[in-house]
Amino acid sequence: MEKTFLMVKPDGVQRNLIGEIVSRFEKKGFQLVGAKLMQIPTELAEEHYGEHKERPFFGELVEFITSGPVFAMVWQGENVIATARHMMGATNPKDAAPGTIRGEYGVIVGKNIIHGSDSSESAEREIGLFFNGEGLVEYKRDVNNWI
Ligand code: ABT
Ligand code: MG
Repeated sequence: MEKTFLMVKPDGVQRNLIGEIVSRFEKKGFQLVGAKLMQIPTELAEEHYGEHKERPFFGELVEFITSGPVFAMVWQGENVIATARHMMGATNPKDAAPGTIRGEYGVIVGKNIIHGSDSSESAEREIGLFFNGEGLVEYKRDVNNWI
């Protein structure tokens, strides 16, 4: 079953949005298979955002993502990678459609509430980085028969 890595960023945690965000993915029908509240070490942040190393905002991005606890999660379900990105909305909250997470709660691109893997390669890489094969739980859920 397809898996993705989602993370409530420090701004989302400080604004008490963990429950709201978890609730949206639960109600959609996806299955939570791993979660932890953690403070990201600088080295992990730099590796996670490695693709942006040469961008002018890289320093600020690493500083922001390590500035407070994040809620890291792995979610499972059919097409969960693309669907979660739709549910999150555009990267810049000013362009994110109403009804999406960033469209409802975000204001600026540098504090856009949530991260989600953008491809199956990223999902595999990010789940490996943050969970390292540990802490994931596979369990049967009766509701799966109805989705
Ligand atoms: P992430 O889920 O954080 O990876 O965001 P997303 O994949 O939607 O967008 P990308 B392009 O990966 O942005 C990564 C983070 O960089 C911030 N950013 C991006 C800026 O601050 N300025 C910019 O001009 C751009 C393009 C937004 C993302 N994170 N935060 N917070
Ligand atoms: Mg990204």
